Amino acid sequence: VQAVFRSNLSHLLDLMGSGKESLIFMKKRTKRLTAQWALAAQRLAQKLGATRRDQKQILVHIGFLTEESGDVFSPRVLKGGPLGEMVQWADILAALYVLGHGLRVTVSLKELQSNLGVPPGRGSCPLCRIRVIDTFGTEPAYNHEEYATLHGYRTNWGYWNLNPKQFMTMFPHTPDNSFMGFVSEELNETEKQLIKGGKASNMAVVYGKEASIWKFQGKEKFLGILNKYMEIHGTVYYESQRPPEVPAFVKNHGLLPQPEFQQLLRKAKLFIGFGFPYEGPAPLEAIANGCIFLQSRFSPPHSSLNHEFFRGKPTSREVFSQHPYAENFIGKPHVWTVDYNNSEEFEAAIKAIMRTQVDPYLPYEYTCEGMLERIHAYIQHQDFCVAPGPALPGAHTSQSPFVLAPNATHLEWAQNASLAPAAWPPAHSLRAWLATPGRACTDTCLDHGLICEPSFFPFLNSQDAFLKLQVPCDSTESEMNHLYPAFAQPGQECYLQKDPLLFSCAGSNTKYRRLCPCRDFRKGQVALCQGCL
Ligand code: U2F
Repeated sequence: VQAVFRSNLSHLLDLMGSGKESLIFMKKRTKRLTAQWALAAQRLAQKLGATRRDQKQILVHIGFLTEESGDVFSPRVLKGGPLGEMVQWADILAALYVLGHGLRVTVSLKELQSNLGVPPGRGSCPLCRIRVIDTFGTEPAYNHEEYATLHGYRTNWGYWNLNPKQFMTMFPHTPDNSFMGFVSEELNETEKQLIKGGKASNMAVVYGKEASIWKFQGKEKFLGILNKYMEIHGTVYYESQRPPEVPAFVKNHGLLPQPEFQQLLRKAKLFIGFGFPYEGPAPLEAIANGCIFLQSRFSPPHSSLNHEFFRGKPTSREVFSQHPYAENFIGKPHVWTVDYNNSEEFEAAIKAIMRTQVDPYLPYEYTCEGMLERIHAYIQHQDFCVAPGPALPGAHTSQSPFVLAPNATHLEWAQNASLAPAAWPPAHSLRAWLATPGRACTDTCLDHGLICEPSFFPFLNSQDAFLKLQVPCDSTESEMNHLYPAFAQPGQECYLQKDPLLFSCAGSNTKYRRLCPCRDFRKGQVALCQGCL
């Protein structure tokens, strides 16, 4: 059956159930964004033309909101607790529904079981058909149960032995996983002009709706400096009186309903972060509403090794600022990342920001059309129930699939190589690089303006690949190590990956030069390569 785009979301609202504060928040959001989703569907339909889209039957189990999981989120919705997760789940449901798929939604274990008939992983729902919404990501070393147990990567989460691409994240921070994302409210040209004209150049909004966020080190100093130049607004939840953490000179509006929060951002010039929460939706919304986002650089970076918030999360990713996506994918003039330990740098940034004109900006991947396009591509092309394509057409034959680039450490997949029909992303977008010692594949690819693509690892996991890269292997061994394939310089030894489940873009060790599979990406849609739709 072909999927047909939908523009009326009222049936989805019924599917979402009711009662919990979290569901109420999500439904209001979906309702408010209906027109935006419908317009995006129209545009995508036009772009895809006659492309075939199969209708899927999708069961969405909102695990974090179930009583069985403790549901710590719902009671805090109106009290300044996290909303990012609800934003994302609402948008995932909307996207799937607008794309025309058959949806069932469950918010309790009982409903889940009665829908499945059997426990997940069995019968009608083998594990390869599952997708996991995973805000901060799961790196392969933590996902592989045996490896995680043997090498100290066991955490509170992870070790599910899924294909790492089955985990879907909130930001495109971990290329080993799939980037799911969410959307931000969009403005048309007239609204953009109106907002630009109506900005109060001295109005700042602080990022943080819970009083505890206002307890950071050096608060008096920073707020003092900021207060010299700007009128400071907050949206901090309170019960009956002003929270003691929020100084008297701050104009606190209390926690605002989402549309009112957007209105506040439209007037403000600056949205300022004080280090927490990490990687939320609010900075994207602020930038989309024409604010400049000012945030602190983390030096040393925060990670599961040194910060309580990340401890126990199945990732070693180092976070170099409060919002790495804003820093790396958006940047100046919209995003300023400065060292908050340096008051002069902080003060200079505020002064410069007040003089800087910016247009409202929303990266394409966070628009409704961008999210629909990405999820459409995943649904149409990702299939984790087929064994990952191991040796590629020609990988061990004389018809080599590689072309040697002028630079000897870079390989290109021949455009005309005979390709496995199911290969996605298409193998011709592969660009292989040999990393410098101690460099991860995530960074190596970025260094070359590319993104690491773990599904291409099988193409590189052969003696032939080393040969083509002109790596002088004295010997070759095959072992389980998430850094392999790699070359160890002392000893000139080449190592191949024994277990495809361990292919990992993340990870580095100064002992190794890793063999990295990179690919190109579309501007504003990093999840998709140029020929990926
Ligand atoms: C992130 O969760 P948060 O909920 O703390 O993320 P925020 O960026 O603060 O904002 C989430 C939404 O809250 C809305 C705003 C955002 O879409 O429009 N909001 C509001 O409705 N009223 C207000 O007064 C202020 C904001 C992240 F998303 C989670 O994944 C993490 O778990 C969490 C911790 O790092 O941070």
